[in-house]
Formats: sequence, structure tokens, C-alpha cells
Amino acid sequence: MNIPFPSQVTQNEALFDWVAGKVALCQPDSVHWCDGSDAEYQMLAQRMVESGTIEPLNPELRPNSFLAHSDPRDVARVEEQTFICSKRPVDAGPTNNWRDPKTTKSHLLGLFDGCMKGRTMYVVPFCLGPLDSRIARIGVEVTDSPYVALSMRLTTRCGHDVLRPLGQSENFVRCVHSLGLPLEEGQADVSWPCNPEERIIAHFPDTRQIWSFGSGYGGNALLAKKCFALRVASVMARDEGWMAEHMLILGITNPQGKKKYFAAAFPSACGKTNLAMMTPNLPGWKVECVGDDIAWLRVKADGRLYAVNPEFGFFGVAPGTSSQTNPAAIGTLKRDVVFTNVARTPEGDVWWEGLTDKKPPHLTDWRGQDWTPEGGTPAAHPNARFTARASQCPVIDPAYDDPRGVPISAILFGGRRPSTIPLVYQARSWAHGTFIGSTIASETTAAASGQVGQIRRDPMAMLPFCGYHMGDYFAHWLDIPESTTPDKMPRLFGVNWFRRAADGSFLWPGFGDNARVLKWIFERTDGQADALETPIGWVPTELDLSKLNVSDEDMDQLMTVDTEEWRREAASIREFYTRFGEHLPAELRAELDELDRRLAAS
Ligand code: GTP
Ligand code: SPV
Ligand code: MN
Repeated sequence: MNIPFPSQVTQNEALFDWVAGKVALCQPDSVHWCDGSDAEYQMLAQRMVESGTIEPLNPELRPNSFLAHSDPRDVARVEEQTFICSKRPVDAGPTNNWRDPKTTKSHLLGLFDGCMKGRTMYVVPFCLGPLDSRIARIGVEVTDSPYVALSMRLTTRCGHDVLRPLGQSENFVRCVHSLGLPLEEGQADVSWPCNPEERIIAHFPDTRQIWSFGSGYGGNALLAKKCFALRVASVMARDEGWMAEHMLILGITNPQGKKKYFAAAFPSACGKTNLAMMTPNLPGWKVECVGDDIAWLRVKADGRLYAVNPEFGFFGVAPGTSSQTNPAAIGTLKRDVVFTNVARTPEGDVWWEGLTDKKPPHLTDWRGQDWTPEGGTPAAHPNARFTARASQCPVIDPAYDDPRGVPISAILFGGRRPSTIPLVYQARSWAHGTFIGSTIASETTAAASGQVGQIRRDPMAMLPFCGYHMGDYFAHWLDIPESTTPDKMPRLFGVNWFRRAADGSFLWPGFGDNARVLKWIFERTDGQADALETPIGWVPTELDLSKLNVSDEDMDQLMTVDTEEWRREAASIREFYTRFGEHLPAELRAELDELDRRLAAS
């Protein structure tokens, strides 16, 4: 087998040896070493058009863009088949699926033996974070999916550029991915190869390896994303004193031209992309996007917490995205986009639920079938996604690729809560904010397989993404301010855009109107804007509601902190906390006791 090592760009023996080992194991027909060029992008797209994985969209409506239809069994992250293979079960903790590293590795070696027969192996070196940033980390993914190779090209810094900063280092995260469907001589391929029966996504945090088999979709297969930038990176961050978080990063400028940066942790499909690039419904305010899904943060010498976006592009939820709700996303999607599991119009463009008020009369749905509104089925899968470079976003922040990162003034925690949680409240301290983050809960969404709409606790929106014991992760959060002074750390807030009226409708208009909440947070971080102390933290005495069409009664309900509801909430948190046993930091138990005390007194 001829492996096209790019020896003109690097002489890294460890890299060559590792790739050669994976070629010997997986036995692909050929190997393509990804250089990251535009010609390569076109080549990958062409191959997938030929194999039926993607189809080109009408170049006049959507230049250089494609639509992929996945296998209906491979449409979302699979948490049940995702494992943390740390030495001991206690290292993975009660919220992860643990598997023994030795037996799992031998199981994987069996699965991967010959798994790429009849296919090409793509070697994708990538860098998470700005190339010359101190916090940046390098990984290499080998995959037999051209869809993955092309998606990595849109969402990470990848190709030859990464080999220079890697140099001779052996320090790269090893990512092995296969669709798990080798082709025998003469066997015809399918348009979306996958192997749901044998699917497994296994992380080895101790040796910094990720092995993924059987899925070609999203976070299961783009190993730079949730697998590396969160699960493995959270372990690195714990060891090295920084943070890897499921957070958007945005820049916000007030009418006087003062700019701050906020980060926000919301669970999957709970509004990060939308908040990260929102168009404020408040004159004179501006929001710019640094990142929409993942943030790596660390306290720098000046004592402030800085964030970089390890990614370089978006893998965003399509349904619900429109020029009303998220005009900047619509602007991002004008060209050079890969759509997955959206519907196709007769003109060769895309459509999904919420894109337009009126449903088109006739479409091809995400399964490739004829669709009319009368059929009553969704035209796009609820977890249909777009993949595009961040640089295409009309409101991308000038600092989005700055190796120094951006200083964070506020961190928001949120989720889909039909009741109990007010629109916004502020933590009294970093420890209290860590308590709030550790207790966020949300209705489950279509981003992961399983039931949708069930409320579950999702601490810091990291439940599916923390690579070690969640109780130790809480302790790590509490330790972060140690090297600085509290006034330099970001202020912490809880938010909830999803509180519902008795008839089930959302009480809050959300989207651009969330700027009204951001304004209050902005001013609170300046020590301005009035607030009222409640048992759960500080709530606004007043929000800027100019030209907003929400009734006074609805506003009251949105801001209500109901003592009875909160007593139930506190009891449910206490029950949740028992899962962490001795790993639960005493500070968090003290915060819960304090909440109980305040509720009893109110
Ligand atoms: P992941 O990429 O899965 O991590 O999701 P995300 O957190 O980036 O969520 P995203 O912004 O893509 O939003 C998910 C869904 O929630 C979309 O259908 C949005 O239209 C909807 N949504 C986002 N923000 C709001 C809001 O403020 N109010 C309401 N009602 N819906 C929202
Ligand atoms: C999420 O589920 O939080 C996502 C999509 O951002 S995936 O990349 O599939 O994890
Ligand atoms: Mn996400």
C-alpha cells in the first residue's frame, strides 16, 4: 500500500507510524492525505456526488452547495453507544457510560480489522483553536467517510497548515473513524454507509485516543467536535488548569460603543447558535459571533478569563432558522454549504420547517420521498443541520481567530424549562453560579437519539460531553478563580427563553428580543442596572421592554420566582446531587443548603 506521506511538509515519524498502523489495521484500498486545498474540496464533493451521498443544489440559488441525506438510522448523536474508557469506572463517574479500556480496545481492534476494504482512507490533520494560540491542540482523524473529511474542512483548521505547528511532536490526539461497512469485490455501495448494530464511540482519555465505528453523522463522526474538543479536552483542561465547555462566545457592543464578550452554556438544540449571532431588537446594540458551540477558556496573566473557539465553522440546527429568527445564519448559508437531512425544493434549493411562514406545496423530504403539507410529516428531520465556515457569517467577530482569545465578562446558563426558572437571574458569586450551572435542566431535543421533551439535569450543558467524573468537574469549576481575584472573573447568570403559558405557547418571543436580557447582563457586569434579591439570586427590577409586544401578566409570569415551585426544585436538586456521592464539592452542598434556608425564610 502506497501511503502518500506529505514528506515535503513534515517529517513527523510518530505521525507516519501511527497512520501506517491504522492503514495496516483498516486495509483501505487507497489513502488520501488531506492537504486542505480548494481542489481537494471539489474532489471530495465530486466523489460523493458520484456515490449518491450528496447532491448538488442549484448553483444559481445556492452556489457550490450540497445536500446530504443520511440513513434514517443515523441521524443524531447516540449517547447510549458513547463510552468513556478510563482506567477505573470512578474516573468516568456516574453520568458517563464506562467501559474497560483493555477489553474495549480489543473489541475495537476486531471491529476495525479490514473495516475500510473497498474504500479510501482520508487522513485529516486538524488544529483546535487559532493555529498559534497557546491553548490550541492538534489532532489527526483517519476516516473512510468523504463526508467527514469534507465537513472537517468546513468546521476545523485542517490540512497541511497544521503540520507546521505540529512539527516533530508526538503530542496529537489520535482519532480513528470508520463507517463500519467494508465493500467486498464487486459489492455496490449505498448512498449513506453506516453500521448501526455495531455502532460505538469510545474515548480513551488517558491515552488521548478516540475510536468511532458505525456512524457517519455529526458528533459521532466529526471527532474534532464533541469527542475531542469536549470529552477529551475536558480531561486535558482538568489536568492543565483550563476549561473546555459546551458554550457559545459572543461579542456585544452597546450604543456608546463599549464592547464586552459573553459565553453561554445551553444544552444541544437549546439556542446557542441563535444567541451567538443574533440581531438585537434594540436600537444601537450589536452582537458579533466568536463561536456557536464550544469554548476553551483559561485565566491569563492579567487575571481575566479568556475564551477561544476551538472550531472554525458551524454545524447548526436548520429547523427554526429563518430570516426573522436568525438573519445572520441565513446570510451564512448563501453559498459553500453542506446541508444534511433538510428537504429539497423542485427548483433545487433547500427548505426546512420554520424557514418560511408558508409551507411549499411540493418538496422532496429528507428521506428522498415526495412531500406535500397535507401528508403531516416533517419535510426536514428535526435534527437536520447546515455545515458552513465561520468566516462566512456576516456578523463574525473580528477576534474569532485571535490566538489571544477574548476576555469574558459574563457566563450564562440556560435550558428549556417550561416552568420554575425565570427569564434571567444573577448568581451572587462564582460558587453560587457554579451551583446554578451544575443544576441546569432541560427538555431533551432531537440532537440526540431517544425521547424528546423529557426534562433531565444537564450540568453546564455538559452531561453528554464531560470526559470524567462530573463531581470532579464541579470541583474544577470551583478551583478556576484560584489564580485571580473574584472581581476579575466573569459574572454568572441563569436564563430561560422557554417558559410556557398554560396553553403551551412560549411566554417570551426569544431570538432578537433576547437582547433585552443581554442588555441587563451587560449593565450588571458594569455594576449598573437595578436588581432585586430573591432566594435564587438577583433578578431585574426592570428590563428594557421598549416596543415589545408582551403583556404585563406574561412578563410577571416570566419573572416569577415561585417559592413552592422552587422548594420542589431544590428537593429535586438534592436528589440529583446524591449521584455524585463524595465527589460532590462541599461548596455546592452548602449552596443548596443556603437555597433551602432562603426559601424557608421567604
Ligand atoms: P446544538 O448545535 O445542538 O448545540 O444547538 P444550539 O444550542 O446551537 O441550538 P440552536 O441555536 O441551533 O437552536 C435550536 C432550536 O431552538 C432551533 O430550532 C431554534 O430556532 C430554537 N431557538 C433558538 N433560540 C430560541 C429562542 O430564543 N426562543 C425559541 N422559542 N426558540 C429558540
Ligand atoms: C450537539 O448535539 O450539541 C451538537 C451537534 O452540537 S453534534 O455535533 O452532533 O454533537
Ligand atoms: Mn452542541
